[in-house]
Amino acid sequence: MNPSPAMQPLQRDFSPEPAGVATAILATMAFPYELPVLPYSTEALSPVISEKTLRFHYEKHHQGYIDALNKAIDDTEFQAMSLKALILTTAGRPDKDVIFNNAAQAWNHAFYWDSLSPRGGGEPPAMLKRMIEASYGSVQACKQALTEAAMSQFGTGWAWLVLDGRKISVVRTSDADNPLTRGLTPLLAIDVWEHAYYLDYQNRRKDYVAGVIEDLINWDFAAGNLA
Ligand code: MN3
Repeated sequence: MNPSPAMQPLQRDFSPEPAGVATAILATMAFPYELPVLPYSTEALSPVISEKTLRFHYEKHHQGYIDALNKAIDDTEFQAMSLKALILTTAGRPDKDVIFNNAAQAWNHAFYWDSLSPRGGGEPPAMLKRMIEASYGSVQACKQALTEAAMSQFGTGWAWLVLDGRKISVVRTSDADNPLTRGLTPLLAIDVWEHAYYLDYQNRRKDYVAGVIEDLINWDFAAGNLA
C-alpha cells in the first residue's frame, strides 16, 4: 500500500550527493532496494581482502541486509522514505530495530565498498590532508587513531573517519549503528565485524585493519564526502 501524497513522510534529505559509486546508487533507490554494484571486481582487493571474503561479504551479507530491509518495510509507511531518512527516523527506536539495523547495514556496506579501492592507500588529497593535519597533527597520527578505533571496538561494529563541524574525527559504532545518527558526516568506514576478515585472518583483526589502512583506504572518496 502506498501512502497518499498528503500522508507521505519526508522523502528527501537535503544533504549533498554521495561521493562513491555504491553509496550514490543506493541513495537514488527506493523500495524495493537492490544490491548496488561494487565499484571494482570481486578479486580487486586481493590479497588484503580475498575474493572469497569479498564475495561472501557482498553477495551473502550485504544482500541479506537488503533483502531483510525490503521485507521489514514492505507495506509500511517507511517504503516512501529515502534510505538515509529511514535510518534517521528509526534510530533509537527499539520497536523499529529490525528496520534500523537492516537499513543502516544496507547503507554502511555500500559506504564501506566505496571506502576501499585497489588503488587505495597513500596520501590523502591536499585539502583533506590539511584538515587531517589540523585535527591530528599528521596523517600518520590519524591513521593510528583509526587503527585504535577499529581495534578497540568490542564485538561487532565499525570504525569511521568523520567530519564533525569542520573538524576531522575518528569514531567507532556498535553493530549496525553509524555516524549519521549522531549528526556527523561519514568520510570513510572500516567494517570490523568478523565476517569482514575472518576467512582471511581468523582472529587477527589487526592485520586486516593494517592492510586496509595501508593499501586499500580510498582517500579520494573521503575527500569527496567533505562537501
Ligand atoms: Mn559487513
